Amino acid sequence: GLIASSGGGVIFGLGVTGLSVARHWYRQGLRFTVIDTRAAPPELATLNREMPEVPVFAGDIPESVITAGGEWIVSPGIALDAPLVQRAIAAGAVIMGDIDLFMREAQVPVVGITGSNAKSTVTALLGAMAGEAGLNVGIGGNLGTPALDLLAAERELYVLELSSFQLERAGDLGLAVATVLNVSADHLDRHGSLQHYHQAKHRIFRGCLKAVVNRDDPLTLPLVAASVPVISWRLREPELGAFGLRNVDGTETLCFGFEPLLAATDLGMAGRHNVANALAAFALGHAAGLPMAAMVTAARTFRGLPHRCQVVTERNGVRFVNDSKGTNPGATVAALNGLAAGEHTVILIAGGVAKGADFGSLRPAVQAHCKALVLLGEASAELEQSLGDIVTCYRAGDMADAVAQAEAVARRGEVVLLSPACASFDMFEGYAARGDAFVRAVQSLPEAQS
Ligand code: UMA
Ligand code: ADP
Repeated sequence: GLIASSGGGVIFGLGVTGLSVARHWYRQGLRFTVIDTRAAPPELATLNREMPEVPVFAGDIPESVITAGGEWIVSPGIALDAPLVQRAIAAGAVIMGDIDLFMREAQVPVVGITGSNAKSTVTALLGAMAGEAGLNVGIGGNLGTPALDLLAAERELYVLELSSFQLERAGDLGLAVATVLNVSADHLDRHGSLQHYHQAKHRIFRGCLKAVVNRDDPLTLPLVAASVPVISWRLREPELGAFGLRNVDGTETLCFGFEPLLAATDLGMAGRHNVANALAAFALGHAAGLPMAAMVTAARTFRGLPHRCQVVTERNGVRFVNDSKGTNPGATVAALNGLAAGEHTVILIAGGVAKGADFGSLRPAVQAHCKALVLLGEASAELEQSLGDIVTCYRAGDMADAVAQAEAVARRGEVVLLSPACASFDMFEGYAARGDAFVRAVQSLPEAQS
């Protein structure tokens, strides 16, 4: 094959992405090497079992591999300015991501979805819409199954969630439909500035056939040729040929131009931000040619993903909500604005790894909605510094402690919300483990005296 004759490709990173790339090249009968800076990368055992003859270097990577050149597929968790990547480039390596390989192989339209928040929700809802329309749809990417593991001859459509890490190393993807849902600061520790982060996200539009834009967020507007059709949505009256909200006989209704689709209250997901997410999914589905009726059915029945503003239980009139996926300030602002029942009615559990975030952007929403903050993990001091003058802050040692302190402050009609505005890796394996810990802590609260 091509790669074998040029000295073999290199897969840098043996997590789920690296494994999916290895499987793909292995199926194609190509020769390649896998490297990882960790002594025991997570997918080592699986690789050795499925592809015993593939050479792997973990922890200790020989100079001859680093300087061999060729095609390098670098996993999203590895920064492109990592010294090892830079040395490979200097030696002539061509760097790309798993999504470039995926696009070479995909034979049917691919919808790509990025944004600071709501990627997973919109990806899953659009996938449900396509499924409702009877299509064999592959759904994954940054969410769930890595892109290359989705490839199958029977597919009729792919819906991919794409992260800024995947996009910063992608070339001209040529997606059938591409969108940036929204842009607010995240991952600044990796991208350096909001400008670089914005640039990474906008690479999604390179070579796209159609673009979907959020008219309420100018940072989502693409620089594409005038010949590329742009389908838009916004959380107010739509333009013609676009999606938005209208008052139809006194009922707030999602519409396509003047055509009513369904009432906002008939959506399966709760919260204002999810009305926006549904409109985005409609615009994407319409651009991809899905029938409106199937999309309406899916929008009614799709209940949202776990760990995103999920109501865990109600105890003594207090609602406990798990928004562990709220991993940046923008997400937490959306959760506070989307859920609050009135002024100062939310006890917010926040904190974790800040990723270079500026917590000042939380101030208006915290001031409007929060009664107290319970702080957890590395970013506690920084959060208290940014918000301590406008709201009472408590410190917690672990999740059980945080939930107990929050419950002690909460009164009937109020909400205890886990929406950390931070990544979880200082205390948990990921956002899901953090959300599960919250649910367990809520469930093991002692029975209250009524
Ligand atoms: N790592 C090393 N040395 C290596 C390779 C990796 O130290 O040689 C470290 C990285 O710094 C990172 C971790 O290992 O901390 C995992 O990196 P990876 O690239 O091997 O990760 P994968 O297992 O391949 O998972 C990646 C995405 N992970 C990241 O972007 C960090 C997964 O998104 C994604 O689901 C998967 O590919 C399939 O596409 C996770 C994520 O947190 C869920 N994404 C971020 C987000 O959503 O905010 C972008
Ligand atoms: P992503 O995959 O981009 O992280 P998710 O769909 O998993 O997105 O949602 C992550 C968090 O973002 C949710 O838990 C919620 O707090 C917040 N969120 C959801 N929809 C929106 C939106 N339209 N705008 C801003 N934040 C949102």
